[in-house]
Amino acid sequence: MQHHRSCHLCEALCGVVLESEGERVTAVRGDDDDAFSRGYICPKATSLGDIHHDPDRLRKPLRRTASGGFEEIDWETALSLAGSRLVEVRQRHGRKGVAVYLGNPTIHNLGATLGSQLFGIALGSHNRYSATSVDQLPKMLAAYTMYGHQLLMSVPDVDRTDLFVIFGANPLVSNGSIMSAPGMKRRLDEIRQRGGRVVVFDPRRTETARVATEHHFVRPGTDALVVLSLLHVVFADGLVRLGHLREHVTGLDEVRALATDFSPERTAAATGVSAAVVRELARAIADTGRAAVYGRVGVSIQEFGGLANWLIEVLNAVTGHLDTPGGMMFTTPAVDLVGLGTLLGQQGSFGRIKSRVRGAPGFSGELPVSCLAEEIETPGDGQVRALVTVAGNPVLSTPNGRRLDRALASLDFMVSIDPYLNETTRHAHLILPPTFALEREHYDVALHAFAVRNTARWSAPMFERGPDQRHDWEILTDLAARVTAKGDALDPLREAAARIAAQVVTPKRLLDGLMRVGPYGLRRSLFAGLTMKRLEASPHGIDLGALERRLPERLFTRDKKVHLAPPELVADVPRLRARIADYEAPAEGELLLIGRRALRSNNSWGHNLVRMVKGPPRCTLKLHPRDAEARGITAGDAVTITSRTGAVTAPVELSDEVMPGVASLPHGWGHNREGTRMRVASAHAGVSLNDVTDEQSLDALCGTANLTGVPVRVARVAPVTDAAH
Ligand SMILES: Nc1nc2c(c(=O)[nH]1)N[C@H]1C(S)=C(S)[C@@H](COP(=O)(O)OP(=O)(O)OC[C@H]3O[C@@H](n4cnc5c(=O)[nH]c(N)nc54)[C@H](O)[C@@H]3O)O[C@H]1N2
Ligand SMILES: Nc1nc2c(c(=O)[nH]1)N[C@H]1C(S)=C(S)[C@@H](COP(=O)(O)OP(=O)(O)OC[C@H]3O[C@@H](n4cnc5c(=O)[nH]c(N)nc54)[C@H](O)[C@@H]3O)O[C@H]1N2
Ligand code: SF4
Ligand SMILES: [Mo]
Repeated sequence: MQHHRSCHLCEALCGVVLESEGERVTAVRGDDDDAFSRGYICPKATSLGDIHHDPDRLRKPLRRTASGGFEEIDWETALSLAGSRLVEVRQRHGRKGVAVYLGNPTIHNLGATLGSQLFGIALGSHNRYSATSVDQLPKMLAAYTMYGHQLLMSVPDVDRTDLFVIFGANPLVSNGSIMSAPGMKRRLDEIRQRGGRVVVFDPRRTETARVATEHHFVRPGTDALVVLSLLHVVFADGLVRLGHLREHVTGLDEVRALATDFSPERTAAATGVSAAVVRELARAIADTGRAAVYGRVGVSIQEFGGLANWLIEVLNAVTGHLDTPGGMMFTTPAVDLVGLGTLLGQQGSFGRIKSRVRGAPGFSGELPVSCLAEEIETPGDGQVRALVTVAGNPVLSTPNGRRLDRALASLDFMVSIDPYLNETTRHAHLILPPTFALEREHYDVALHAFAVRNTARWSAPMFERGPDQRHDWEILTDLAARVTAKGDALDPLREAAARIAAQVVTPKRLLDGLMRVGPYGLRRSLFAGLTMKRLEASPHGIDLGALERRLPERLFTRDKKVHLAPPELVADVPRLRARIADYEAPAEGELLLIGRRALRSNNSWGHNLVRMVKGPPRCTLKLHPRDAEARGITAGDAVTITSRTGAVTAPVELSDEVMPGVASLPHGWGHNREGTRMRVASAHAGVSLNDVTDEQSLDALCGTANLTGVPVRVARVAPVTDAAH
């Protein structure tokens, strides 16, 4: 049998063709006819079949036994236990007593996206956490404060740009983020072929940097200074060009005043980027008709992620590259995620909530996940006593994982909706495993909204699910009904909503409705409008065209203007200025630790598949030869990496691809914890980068974890022992 679908494993939205015999996937290849990906896939696509077959993937609910093991139980028993235990903890400890953590795969899963929203409302918890605060939060903050909606995030129009400036992203390996664009190598090659430039700022000469026209090392955490200096030159040299946004911005003079202090000569020693490079690039950005400045994870999970993400938007705006072809643009997706977000009350908020123990800033009703461990450990009113995790593995993915590991073990009750018994879910009293992607329908409601072309693609289930299996949305809506708060005036309403949600409003029907009222729906054409039926009849997806101008109409700010100088962000600049001296004089003997993604990885959960882990160990520390020599370290040595929070041991690779003074270790490893059921991953354990990252180190403005440029000491293990592999 042949089956067409869209791969959901990363943001690239590749069309794949899967062959099957009976229940087995026998081949996976790129769909040459896919409207968007035209045959491109990455090595991860094969894991669609591997995960489906993985004998370690859970198919029935597991309950922790008195002896600490797990036993299979039936769904009714499991759901009823989950519901009653959550209600019990909430009754005893109040709404704050139950916390929720949503992980990354939620975004790639329509049912989980919708179901977790409903469950969150039903639970009424004030303790909400997600992978957002170890990822794109600063970009959402920029969108919220500048454009009035946290989901109105700009996307680089890569296929039409002539100058693509990349800060802290490695799309050749990650396949792009908040930039869904299958086949990045071809797209970057095409920029060069049309005489354009690709400029990469990264503390490591990455795979992307190697195919770019230029690469510049930048000291981790200092991008905001580089961008301020670019702005300085744009203002000082009279290069401001607002184009069609001229009448639609506020705050231009404030930004101009801010940049005055940050000449490229002033910031060079701190950032490691020379003034000449900044001056030339600022002029090139201003003089190139079609240019896009883009930043991703490297400029988000850092001390000044809020500032960096904001300033990048400002730089695009003042050089005429915001909302213009070839620049940073806004999408027109078939299902309007931004509109849907408004409907669900998700337009955003900032400065409204603070964490109980540390007073760290929340964002859009969510607290920084860096605070979760202390919120569990610290007694008092509002202490977290129960936790629900949905598609997340925070023990490996969030800073100071060891502390969180210990904290999870102390909870009164924990339930995880997850297909694996892994480093996080091993602490759960109950694991509720959902169907895997091939057993369910799929539409990337979030990622189509961040794609470099407007496209739509529906995937039908490839296999019937087993009689005992439940979809994420079914588990979540069922739990929502069970925990619906009792005893207030809204009771009947909530219960009705939960029942309707579970029985009538399937994700597919909801999508159909949203598509019909969307921009390509019946409004555009009564007869040819986009509907689920049309989408189902288009197995290779539908191309809806290049990105189009959306401003000022699309803005959600009350005055319908782009706010170039949001007061909260402006107020954070002095904190950056005060750090310049520290960056200029790094502590003796210290190295700055950064992460590294690999083509055959998927955050923490791609390592249980032989095809993904075979070959030489990948969880290695990359070190500049100069830094190795200074420490008496040679290639292949095992070294101990020590930070404020702990130490891990890994083998060393020497490479001048890392900036002197910087070391790089990938995240998502460390599968040697007791009591997991991931046999392949355990045999290729590696160590967890997040055992040495620091939960106390945040972007103080917005609470995003500072996971890059972690100060560490690196020393040879003597005598050389077998490292974690
Ligand atoms: N040091 C450092 N840390 C990082 C990063 C970094 O660059 N450096 N990157 C950060 C980023 S960008 C992210 S997004 C986070 C990710 O953080 P998390 O989302 O917490 O971690 P993942 O490793 O993606 O774990 C995903 C979990 O979802 C489960 N899962 C997979 N598919 C499904 C599904 O369909 N339904 C359900 N219910 N569960 C499913 C998997 O089994 C796994 O347990 O990590 C962050 N952590
Ligand atoms: N194969 C694979 N693909 C993935 C994932 C995966 O785990 N594996 N994860 C997915 C997820 S959840 C996400 S969010 C995306 C992320 O997509 P990207 O952001 O493209 O991914 P990264 O490879 O983490 O790129 C971040 C880059 O920032 C650099 N960097 C670190 N610190 C700094 C800094 O201070 N300044 C600058 N300028 N650069 C810095 C790092 O060296 C790295 O090259 O990838 C997705 N795709
Ligand atoms: S690039 Fe992403 S979407 Fe495309 S095949 Fe690889 S994992 Fe799947
Ligand atoms: Mo992410």
